[in-house]
Amino acid sequence: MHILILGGDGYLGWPTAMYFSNRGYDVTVVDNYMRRNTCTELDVGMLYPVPTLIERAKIWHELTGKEIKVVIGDLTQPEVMRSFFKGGVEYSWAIENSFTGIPDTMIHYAEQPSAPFSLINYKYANLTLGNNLLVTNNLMFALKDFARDTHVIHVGTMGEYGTPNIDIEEGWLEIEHKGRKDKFLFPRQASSLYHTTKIMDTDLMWFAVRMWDLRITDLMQGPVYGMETEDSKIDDRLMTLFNYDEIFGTIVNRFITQAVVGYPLTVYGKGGQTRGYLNINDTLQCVHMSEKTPPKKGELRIFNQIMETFSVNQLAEIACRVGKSLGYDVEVKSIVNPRREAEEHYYNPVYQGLIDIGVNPHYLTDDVMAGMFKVVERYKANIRKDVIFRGIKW
Ligand code: USQ
Repeated sequence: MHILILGGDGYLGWPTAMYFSNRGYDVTVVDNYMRRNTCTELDVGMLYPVPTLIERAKIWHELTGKEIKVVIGDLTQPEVMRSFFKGGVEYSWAIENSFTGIPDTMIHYAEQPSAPFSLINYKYANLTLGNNLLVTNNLMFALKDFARDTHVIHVGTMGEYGTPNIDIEEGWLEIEHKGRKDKFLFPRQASSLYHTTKIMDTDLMWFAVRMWDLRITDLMQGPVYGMETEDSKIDDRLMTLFNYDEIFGTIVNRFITQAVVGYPLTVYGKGGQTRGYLNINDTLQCVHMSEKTPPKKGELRIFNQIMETFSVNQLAEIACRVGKSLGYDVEVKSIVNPRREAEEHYYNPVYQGLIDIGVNPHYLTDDVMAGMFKVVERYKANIRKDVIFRGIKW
């Protein structure tokens, strides 16, 4: 089985590449280093240095004997995308420089993933819109022209739904109106431009599925935490990139880093903002189970990819408790929310579909969090307090 990972250098992309490679799949990764380059441009700092994608593929090969083919290329360029289907791929690193043929499954992570980034100013808003929508549209046209059977797994976001005052279903909602019924995409209302591009992705994919009978899984993922996976444990140089800054760091990773370095935990506003969370290892499981059970042709299958829900206050409480038990002096501080979002709201999403296809959830227990504290502690000297909060306003 041949898997192509778009965005293979990112927080989720690289662990996904190792995961599938370790399980016998032929894996090719593509990335344009957008995440790394913007991290450098915005001077966000990272917990530890991460070898380049090519270096990581070489390390992986040395340690396991397995090959992850690497392409450094920009998927907003249609010809780069199309080369994976019609040949002419320019590998940046591969043991054998031969075309592996049309991928059976494509995992689409090649997107700018940060909400604050998309609202820094018009330039970063355009970058987010341009990158995310062009990559998705290039993918849809390549599938239409060359590979209508290839299964695409796209990572969307729970943020597409926002925080409505009704239960959130898995992607679809049956509506009865004036005595008639029909099924529609669940109403979406994002609270950042980044999240808006994910809504637009879903719309592009739904259009392509209806027109060209494609098979697509859209995973509505919540904020992810963690850095170690089974496959990275063999060598620290294989650990995924880890951000704790305001722009690219997700909240659990941020709170642990803040606790370790003695920076008061930054609870935005009232702290009642509730989201669905998952461990990075569960992202891998969800993608794997989706790959093993592809939807039928002409189906846009949507799963809510979360394992449990927490409010910001609850996360601060857990980080505080675990930090204190490990001897850190942890403080929690409520600060004026730089974002426009509901700080107290109803939140009741359904998340059963992935469990039904075989995913085994891992939860954010005190032990799991303590494990993360221990990894962050090893790199404490690298933590920069100046990047933790800059106050990017909506
Ligand atoms: N928050 C704080 N303090 C902080 C950081 C965040 O109170 O220091 C709050 C935010 O205001 C928000 C919540 O915590 O209410 C989650 O924030 P986040 O930065 O962890 O996550 P978010 O910006 O929503 O984006 C992340 C990923 C994105 C993914 C999304 C899933 O960066 O790629 O799509 O989580 S979801 O949140 O379900 O939309």
